[in-house]
Amino acid sequence: MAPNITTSPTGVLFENDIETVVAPSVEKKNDNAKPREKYRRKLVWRNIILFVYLHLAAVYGAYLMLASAKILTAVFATLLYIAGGFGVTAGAHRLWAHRAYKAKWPLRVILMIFNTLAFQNHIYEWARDHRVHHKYSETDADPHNATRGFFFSHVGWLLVRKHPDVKEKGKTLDMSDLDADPVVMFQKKYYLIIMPILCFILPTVIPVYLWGETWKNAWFVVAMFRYTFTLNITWLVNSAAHMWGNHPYDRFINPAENVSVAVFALGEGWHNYHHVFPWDYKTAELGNYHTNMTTALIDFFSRIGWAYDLKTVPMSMVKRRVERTGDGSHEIWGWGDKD
Ligand code: ST9
Ligand code: ZN
Ligand code: ZN
Repeated sequence: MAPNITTSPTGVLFENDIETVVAPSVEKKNDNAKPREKYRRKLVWRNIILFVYLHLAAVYGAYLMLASAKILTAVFATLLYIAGGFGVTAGAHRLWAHRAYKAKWPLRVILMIFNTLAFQNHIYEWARDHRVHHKYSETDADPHNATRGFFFSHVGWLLVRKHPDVKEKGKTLDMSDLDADPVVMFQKKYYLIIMPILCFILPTVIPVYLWGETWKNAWFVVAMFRYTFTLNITWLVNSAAHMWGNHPYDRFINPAENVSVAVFALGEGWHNYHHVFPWDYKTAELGNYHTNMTTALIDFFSRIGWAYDLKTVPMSMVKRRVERTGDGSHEIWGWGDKD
């Protein structure tokens, strides 16, 4: 391991350009160190072709939604976007990647089904990539390292082989909690069967058989457009919310508070807060439901007892952090009331 790693004032590791800046000198000094494999970007043409098709089909689907689809088809597509979104936000993200709350098995099953219809890889892979994203944020070990630009952090990272550091550092993560969750392991084992059914086949078949939609409209609107829209909203958290917005909690990191992303991503755009306090089940300081529908969902399930042990951050801790590392954009009203 290179000894020369720099840390930010917040203690976050920065290992960017490790080959070009740090590694060569380290390798010369340390005879025992394994020579580093030089990273070369390798395009994955299968993914490039599929994503180009997906986006062209989604544009056509958006047109068909306005031009000829039945209103029920548009409503159904919207409901699937929200359900799939919750499967990612309340499920893969807050529950499984961060353990920000606990959920009884019926809720875990619902979230797993919702997650599968969003097809963002199975929960285990999603959570492993996300844990490594938080631990080694904006370094080569971050799968969607935002210092490689908007396109790479948005979608480019899915079009190339991963940097070896992602795999190397990812292998050091403790994934035993997910190994022990039968719902997660069931989804992982049967993913290639249940994912196509839930993400593409049922969303196409249901509108045709239940309300007489055409096959063309059902496929392009509900399967292609809905899926691609949900993907792009999710990817904006990795790209836009790592680039644009305020830094009220930590001005030394790039993740930012981005209200537009928060609204469409069901509450996941409060990304400066989230990178500072990743265990908070709200992924935001405040519990405003209109910009955080996922928090509303978890609160609902908490009221009926299916979600429990919701983790939050004491106001005094947030305040100390804002004063120590914030960029001054935090609205200070209310501190007194909340302490
Ligand atoms: C998608 C995911 O879109 C989106 C995630 C976004 C995350 C956002 C987070 C933001 C916060 C939450 C906001 C939510 C908002 C939601 C709003 C909703 C309205 N650790 O991957 P492979 C090892 S997916 C440890 O093939 P390659 C491991 O041994 C879209 N080890 O690497 C692995 O084998 P196995 C649909 C790791 O060959 C082996 O390497 N899906 C790790 O470099 C090979 O892994 C696609 O399009 C790690 N982290 O290929 C698929 N990673 O798994 C796209 C890997 O058996 N993916 N290893 O253990 C691929 O085709 C490939 O992964 C690749 C890289 C080509 C990108
Ligand atoms: Zn992030
Ligand atoms: Zn996170």
